[in-house]
Amino acid sequence: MEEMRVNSEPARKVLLTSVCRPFGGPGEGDSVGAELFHAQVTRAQGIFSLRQVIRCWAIDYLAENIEAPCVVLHYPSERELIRELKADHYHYVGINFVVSTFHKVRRMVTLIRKHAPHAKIILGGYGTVLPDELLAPFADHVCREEGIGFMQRLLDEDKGKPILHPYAPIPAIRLYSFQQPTKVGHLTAGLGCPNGCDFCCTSHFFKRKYVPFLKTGREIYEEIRAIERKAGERGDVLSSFIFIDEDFFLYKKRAREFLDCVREGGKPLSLMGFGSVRGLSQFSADEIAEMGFDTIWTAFEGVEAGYGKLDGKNLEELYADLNWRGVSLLSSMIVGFPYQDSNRVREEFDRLMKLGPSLTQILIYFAFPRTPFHEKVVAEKRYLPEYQRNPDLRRWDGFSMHFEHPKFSAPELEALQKELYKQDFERLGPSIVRLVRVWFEGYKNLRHSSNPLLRARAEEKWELVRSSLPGIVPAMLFGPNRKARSGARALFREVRKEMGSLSAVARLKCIGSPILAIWTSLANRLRVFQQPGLLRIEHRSRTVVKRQVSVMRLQGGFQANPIAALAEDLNQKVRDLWTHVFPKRDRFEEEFLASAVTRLPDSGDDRVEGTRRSTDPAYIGPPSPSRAP
Ligand code: B12
Ligand code: SF4
Repeated sequence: MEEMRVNSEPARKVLLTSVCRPFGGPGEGDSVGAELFHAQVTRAQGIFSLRQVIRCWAIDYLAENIEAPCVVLHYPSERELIRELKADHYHYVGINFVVSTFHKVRRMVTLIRKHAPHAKIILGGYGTVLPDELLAPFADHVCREEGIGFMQRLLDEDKGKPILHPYAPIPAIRLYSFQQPTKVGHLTAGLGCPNGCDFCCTSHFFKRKYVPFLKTGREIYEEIRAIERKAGERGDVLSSFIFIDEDFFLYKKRAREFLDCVREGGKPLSLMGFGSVRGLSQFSADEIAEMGFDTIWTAFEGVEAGYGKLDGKNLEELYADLNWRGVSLLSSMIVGFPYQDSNRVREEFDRLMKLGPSLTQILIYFAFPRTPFHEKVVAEKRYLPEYQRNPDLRRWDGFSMHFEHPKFSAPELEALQKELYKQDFERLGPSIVRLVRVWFEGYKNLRHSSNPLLRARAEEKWELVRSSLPGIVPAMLFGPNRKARSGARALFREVRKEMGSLSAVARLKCIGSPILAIWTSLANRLRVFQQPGLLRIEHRSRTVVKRQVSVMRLQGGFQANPIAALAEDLNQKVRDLWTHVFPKRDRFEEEFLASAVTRLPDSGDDRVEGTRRSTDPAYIGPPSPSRAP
């Protein structure tokens, strides 16, 4: 790998890309796609699954903050990538990837070297936790830090400028194949997390330091308003914001200042963000609702997980208080902790179900390289033989078990995880109904509040509930069981009563939604229209960009180009069939040896520190030279 050199030549052209579609090819985990809900959260909910492609914000941030002309590609096909490489003379091609998409990177690098042999290849993103031994043959530069500063150094551009925030919305959720016309804004307030949970990739990537993109609550607020203005200029309607900051509520002073600004502004916001129980416990539920949080992703992990982030308010109280104010929760649970056996997992899951999150994620306890947990299992030689010999990196996705466990075999734990996703759906019903229920509660409880901001929030929630009514109808008909169907019917009746009469359009939508649900079921079964579409953006281009590319393209299928999408789907099916009929030894096994991942890193400098309580039997303690190889 080349040392980073400084360029004297200005305006070198940069191509930044995500990994290529299609996702879900042979050997690829079905959670590894371009969506969050459908792949990891509502994956067992069939037609009720929420569909939303999330763009790769890292490359939008990089493109916005460099001076060189740049093109950004979100989810190109290989053909589209080749076309781009041939169309221009790129000096650099940067790829964002994660561990489980590294096989795609290897293929892309072959294409880049063939079609743009002079381009230097930069690898960035959390896939770079892989050791140099694996990455070096595929890269000229590897970025294992905050990427804006890295790119500015590489291109010899001005450093230390304030970070600019790109206008990088994503389409609002598509449900039963019906695409809402609104968009969801995005803002990253900072990277990394000081909590240092032993398995956490992002926390240890930044060595347990928080890297703020916005330092004060006022800056965050102003930026959200600025993004809203940009949306207005483009004629976009933003229904909400996704707000990336690992534990927003932990930084009490900043979050409080943000709250003051929202109060001053007097307009309710609609945010989805991340917050630990510890962070959330520093604020009252009213304050969290006033800040504008609609959905909070919070960790449930496991009852005895022992992470400091789980300390704080009683969970039952926290969830109930937030739900009462229309704040829904996305709870993530981990299975496969050393203390868990099947009964224990089920007990903990029962508790989670009683908390009634609107959205649930259940992942297997596993370790990314450069985390303390990874060090521990490597040192203890606990990787299963196949992962020691040649780990399949495509399965670094939270849906496969990599180590020996005292109580579970890998197939047992993976089957249990699958069962829990199914149970979540069967016990609590479709997430869309759960969400509308929380919004409706929020509306009813806040509409007479003496706090004007909360009253305004109630109004927004009511609009949301009204517009979501057709979404409940398929749940009344096709819900997973009688209880779920009657729960949906009860909610429909309550909302209907509150609404009074239904407009003709609303009636039509209520009739149309089951038909769309049937079409969705068919498309899901045939696996057509499931892939994202290419979003291509030019930055500082010398050629005149004729028209703005619609962000909705990201959702693929009918939002992009249905004929092309269908042709691609069919092509993929033929390839899959070919692989099935003429199985050959896995190319991955033949050509690529990844055992460096399950060996201890060569340098003692890479040691990392975790935060398990010292009383926890799984606590590995502070880094110690005695554990160096
Ligand atoms: C949004 C998100 C998604 C989105 C979008 C993914 C994407 N391609 O960006 C969706 C929902 C699609 C997604 C899916 C998955 N994700 Co995800 N995702 C995230 C999340 C929450 C935020 C990422 C983000 O946008 N941050 C904001 C941007 C601005 O910051 P950034 O990404 O850190 O980028 C900065 C630097 O890292 C660097 N950088 C990044 N890329 C590049 C590229 C170049 C060339 C350079 C120079 C620098 C650079 O510069 C940027 C600016 O400083 C992170 C967790 C987190 N909090 O970071 C997980 C995370 C990235 N996801 C992860 C995983 C595992 C997945 C999945 C495999 C899901 C699964 N089954 O487990 C799939 C894979 C999908 C895919 N196609 O790659 C892991 C990756 C761990 C790893 N080492 O592999 C993370 C870290 C979560 C975690 N803690 O485990 N994800
Ligand atoms: S709280 Fe733990 S898991 Fe969550 S981001 Fe921070 S270190 Fe990672």
